[in-house]
Amino acid sequence: MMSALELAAKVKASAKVLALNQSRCLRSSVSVTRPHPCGNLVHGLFFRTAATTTRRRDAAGSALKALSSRDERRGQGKYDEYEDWDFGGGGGFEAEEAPRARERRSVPAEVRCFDTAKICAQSGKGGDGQVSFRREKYVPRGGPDGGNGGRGGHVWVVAAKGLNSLSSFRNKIHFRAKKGAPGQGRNCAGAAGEDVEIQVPIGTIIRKAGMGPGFSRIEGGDEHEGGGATGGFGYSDVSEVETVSFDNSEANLSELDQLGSLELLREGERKLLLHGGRGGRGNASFRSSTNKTPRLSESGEEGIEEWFELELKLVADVGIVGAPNAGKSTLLASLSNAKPKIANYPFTTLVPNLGVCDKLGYKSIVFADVPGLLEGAHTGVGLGQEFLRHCERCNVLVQVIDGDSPDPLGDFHAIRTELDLFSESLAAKDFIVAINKIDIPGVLDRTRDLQEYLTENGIELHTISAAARQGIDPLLKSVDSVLLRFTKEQEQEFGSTYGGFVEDGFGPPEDELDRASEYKKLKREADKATTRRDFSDFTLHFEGATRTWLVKGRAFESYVQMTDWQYYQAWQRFRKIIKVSGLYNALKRQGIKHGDTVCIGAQTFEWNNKMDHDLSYGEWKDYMDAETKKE
Ligand SMILES: Nc1nc2c(ncn2[C@@H]2O[C@H](COP(=O)(O)OP(=O)(O)OP(=O)(O)O)[C@@H](O)[C@H]2O)c(=O)[nH]1
Ligand SMILES: [Mg+2]
Repeated sequence: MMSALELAAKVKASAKVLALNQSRCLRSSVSVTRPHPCGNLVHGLFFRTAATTTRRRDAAGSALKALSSRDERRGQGKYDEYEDWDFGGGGGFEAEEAPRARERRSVPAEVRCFDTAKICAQSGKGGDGQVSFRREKYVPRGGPDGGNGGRGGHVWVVAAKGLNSLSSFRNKIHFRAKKGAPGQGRNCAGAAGEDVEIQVPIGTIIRKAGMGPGFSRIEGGDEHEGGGATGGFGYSDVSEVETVSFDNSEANLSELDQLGSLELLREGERKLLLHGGRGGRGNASFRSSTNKTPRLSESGEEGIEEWFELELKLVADVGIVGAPNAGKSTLLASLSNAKPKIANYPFTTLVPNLGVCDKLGYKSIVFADVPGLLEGAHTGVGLGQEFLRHCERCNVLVQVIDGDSPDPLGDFHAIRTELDLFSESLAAKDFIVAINKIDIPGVLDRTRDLQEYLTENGIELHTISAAARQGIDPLLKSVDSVLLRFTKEQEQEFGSTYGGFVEDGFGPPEDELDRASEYKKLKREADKATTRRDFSDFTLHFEGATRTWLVKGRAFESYVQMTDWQYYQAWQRFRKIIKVSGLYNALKRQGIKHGDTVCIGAQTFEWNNKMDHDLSYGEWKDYMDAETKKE
């Protein structure tokens, strides 16, 4: 059998899909060791679990490694803590990442954790369904009354006001929603598990770990691969042989799966991160005209555990940039209600500060004071350019120049160069220059060459003293008019509510009522999505060497996990679903033989031609007893 490491080395040869495949291999190797949910019993009649013989275990193992099941689509980042493992075989992934990680470690934790975080979220498992029959005096044959289990708790992310950093995730990184309660007799359904809410600052972007910025879903890719960024597995010996009704429709995909990331831009905005597991159905739900006494129930669906990367890009209207000690924080304090730390040494501000300015009366403007930039910041000098990304969402920049600096013109050019090097969009933003500290005698004279240069080039200029609050109002008015111009331009280009923002900078006014009904709607949608199933949506893969068939499809995988195999009727139902969904015919068409292995999710079965013959309860029971003895 190919070991996990050999497998990984093989994958690494494909540099393009390196990062994804690496975690996929690790995930696969783990999924094989997962405990067998139903022991080695039950399907033995037409399907028998393959784990009883070494050959079969190996076959199932290698196929699972190649194409691991449910964890693969759900746990993209689950094993990313192993990202430092070196499997050899070249590839630039570690080579690029390692020095960066080392660099980050030398930066103070406050700075490192300000705008990036990694968290692990887990949705709740659904409650188990119950098998129960009504037993009451004078009510003969009371019928089935086993209730359904409650759904597991969902995981939500909510943009909370008052938070402006991700540093709270230094202390708490695990978020787990509660399990659904099991169903009870007398048709009592179990309670739904409690949801969990992760509070994040406005402007946070959430991605599945390992996806990296810019990840997006490739049309026609395999949705089970966490968005289909690869479109192939990179294995030569496992081939996809048949796809049945696999339409890649986006209807069943969450926003995160569709877009690759979630973005929270408005206060109170809420988005679903993970669905809770479905509650298992009790036997009352299986009652039908042909089966009045169903003796089967479902186990609750497992919750999803996944790692996510959080990135914060502050949402502000105006970014204040400049060299260290230029007076940026002092300007923020004089413009807004913020109280940033101000001191006469460079890099007083280590992380960006936000401030809301209400001075205009008719609207408020949000300012962001970004840590100082030095010449060569793009090469990591000073605090580097990391924090400039917070200006990407700003509409206007105010560039503060220290009038008392030995070379104000040089400072101006140095900052412009850093902005240019950071991104084109930042360099193209409207900006106003504010020459600060004019209260110091001689500053106006010493900055004459800079003033001339700016005037010649038509750049808007203000001379201010942030400490003495001199020239602040004219500066604010200019900022307002540039913002207004910007909004008008955007309105012409994109319509009235560009990017969700309107004139007040905070988006459309929303009262509590709207928010509550929006939340209810989202919750209803989330609950509905957890009950959707389409068995005719699966893909078949075949590994010739071990004669192993791998069935991939959400409905099948969760069905196999939720089935309580101790019931004869559960086995009968499975048999029916295989036929109705088209899986039986697809396997036959592809030439499945007696004794072949079939993997669905974490389960392995042995194909037995007896499946054409419907077994009685007695035969099934005898077989079960024999299997139990073997164990
Ligand atoms: N005389 C005078 N001093 C000022 C003025 N504005 C700021 N300062 C002083 O300049 C020093 C630096 O001010 P900060 O506001 O901390 O400067 P900064 O640009 O935020 O600096 P970093 O956060 O380190 O990048 C402080 O000692 C302020 O008191 C001003 O208008 N006049
Ligand atoms: Mg500062």
